[in-house]
Amino acid sequence: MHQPHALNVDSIRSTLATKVLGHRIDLFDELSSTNVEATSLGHSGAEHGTVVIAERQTAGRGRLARVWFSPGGVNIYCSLVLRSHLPANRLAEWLSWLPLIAALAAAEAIECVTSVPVSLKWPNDLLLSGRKVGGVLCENNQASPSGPFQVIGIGINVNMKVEDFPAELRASATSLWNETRILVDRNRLVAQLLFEMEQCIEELARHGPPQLALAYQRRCSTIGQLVRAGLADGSELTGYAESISRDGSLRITTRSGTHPGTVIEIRAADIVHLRS
Ligand code: BT5
Repeated sequence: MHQPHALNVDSIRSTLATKVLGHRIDLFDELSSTNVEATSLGHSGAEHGTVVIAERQTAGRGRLARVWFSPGGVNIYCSLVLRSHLPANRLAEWLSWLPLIAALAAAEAIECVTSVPVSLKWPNDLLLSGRKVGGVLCENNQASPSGPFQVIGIGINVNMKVEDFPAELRASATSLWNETRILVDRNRLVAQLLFEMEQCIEELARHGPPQLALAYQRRCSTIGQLVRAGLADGSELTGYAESISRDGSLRITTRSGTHPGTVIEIRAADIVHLRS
């Protein structure tokens, strides 16, 4: 029988081991987008660590106004409100690493709960067997009257069947159920996700990115690959992904363009892993 348990705040709390994240958890049957709700809460002063979860989203968002397919009762759609008290000179580092460490934390949570190995496609796609099992959308609200805050949105395909994806996603997307045939307890996975997020956020705030960068790079299947990068200005380049820079950029040795062999660092792009 394929009947996942419903999400439930008491069940999440029964295994929640965080200090701050999740002190407030707002759970909804349906939202347009948990990021929209978390942003609205942030503007009205919600504290650091507030969590918004929905059973389904009617307008789930990806990056660059793309759509996140969000059917009800089977997956995780979760957003966190974060307020950092870092000095201004560390803000850029904080903002550039948040999406990467959110993906890292989600991968570690999935692996802890299911024992399946999750890899990361730079910057923040979660991959299982080379297909996308989750994604992260970070939004910065620097100029809010309630004070600056960030929203981290995480979507994980948990118990949905692959045939329930729209046709255009069936070849590129997967779910934990699809890979393991085990129904995952989403309440337990949410609790683990919040725990891993808190660990990563504390590490970033206290010690900066070095250790997290190592952990991220170990998990990142983009490194060492021939990739095609679609850049914000609509241009594309092909090259070998070498490493992650100190600021979280992807360092690529180009193979295409006017100067092949040049090392460049890209801060934002859509990456496709090509076979070399
Ligand atoms: C992402 O964007 O991967 C970020 C996804 C973040 C979703 C969470 S859910 C909770 C929170 N609330 C929100 O409204 N959003 C966040 P991007 O890298 O732009 O990838 C989007 C692309 O992934 C789409 O254009 C599709 O090709 C594909 N896609 C859409 N839904 C998918 C799904 N459920 N599983 C796998 N791939 C999907």
